[in-house]
Amino acid sequence: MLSRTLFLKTNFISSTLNDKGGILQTLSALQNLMNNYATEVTFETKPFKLHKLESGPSTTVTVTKKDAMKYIKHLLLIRRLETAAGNLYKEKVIRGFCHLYSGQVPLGAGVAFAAKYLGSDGVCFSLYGDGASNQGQVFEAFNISKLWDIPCVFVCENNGYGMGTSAERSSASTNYYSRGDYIPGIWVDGMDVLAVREAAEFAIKHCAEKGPIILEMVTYRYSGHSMSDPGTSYRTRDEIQVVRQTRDPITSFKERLTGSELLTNEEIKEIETDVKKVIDEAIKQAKSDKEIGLDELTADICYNFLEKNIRNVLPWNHLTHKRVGKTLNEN
Ligand SMILES: Cc1ncc(C[n+]2csc(CCOP(=O)(O)OP(=O)(O)O)c2C)c(N)n1
Ligand SMILES: [Mg+2]
Repeated sequence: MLSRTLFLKTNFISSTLNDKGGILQTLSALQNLMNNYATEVTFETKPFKLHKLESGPSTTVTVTKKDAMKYIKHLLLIRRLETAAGNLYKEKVIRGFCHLYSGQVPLGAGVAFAAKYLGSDGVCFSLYGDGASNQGQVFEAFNISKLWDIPCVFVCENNGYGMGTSAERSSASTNYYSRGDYIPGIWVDGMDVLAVREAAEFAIKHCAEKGPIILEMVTYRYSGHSMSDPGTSYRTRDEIQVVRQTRDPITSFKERLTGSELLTNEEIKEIETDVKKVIDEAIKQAKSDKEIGLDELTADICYNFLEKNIRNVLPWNHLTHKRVGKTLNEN
């Protein structure tokens, strides 16, 4: 499954021994190496399945210690934030609807078209679920994207259910990676962090040269579709438990990192403590901040708002756009 890049250590040891820096320095460098374990590791990802492609992403992937720490931190942050949002909704602190995230397929194709039209080298990722994949708008977006070879990566997150309906009951074909017909596709184990990274990199390169591509990321959701879906009426608690125990992307990634000695248990614990602190502080701040004004309802919709007015309930009673926060690229 995995192979440690021992050559790195060997190179480092021989250069340390050759630099005549003294035995103490060499010993301390060796001690550091033993403490720090490997600096990068090569793994085998889960296999990919290909549609209309002669070759796919590499199943041999190398991850550096720095990247591994970044990935595990992001994964933990996302999970903790989503869990916190869910809990705050249940406590009635977050009101209204609470869907934990969403996407629009034709809009993504439009953004990708703009990148091609403006010659910006940009690529757009457009994400949708297995449930959404059966809508007509998805096939319209597929058609125009391939017709004009638009650099769009369509990502179907196949978590087995569209709200409470299983993929088998809603989709005539559950091979979502081949449902673009004339668009190449890749089946990816979405629970394998490094397979996802590799497939994403492959897709970016592919679509810059050859147009759109579909990535089917096979995954699972532990919670319901939204807060009004308890998530247990259409599947057994056992099913959820089995996925948690055997396929969880964070648990399996952690096991890979410690098993290959890229990270120690202590280093992971440290990241977990940091993440917990970040989310706890964010919750505290969100709870103590005063409620934002109604005028912020129309704030920061676009970076460069070209239209003067925003449509309101009545056409003559329009709203105006306002800038409050900084955009990501300004930070
Ligand atoms: C254009 C549109 N049609 C229908 C709906 C109603 N709707 C909300 S979620 C959903 C199914 C979503 O399934 P999936 O994409 O697999 O998401 P998951 O349930 O896995 O979170 C539907 C049909 C909608 N929100 N928008
Ligand atoms: Mg789904």
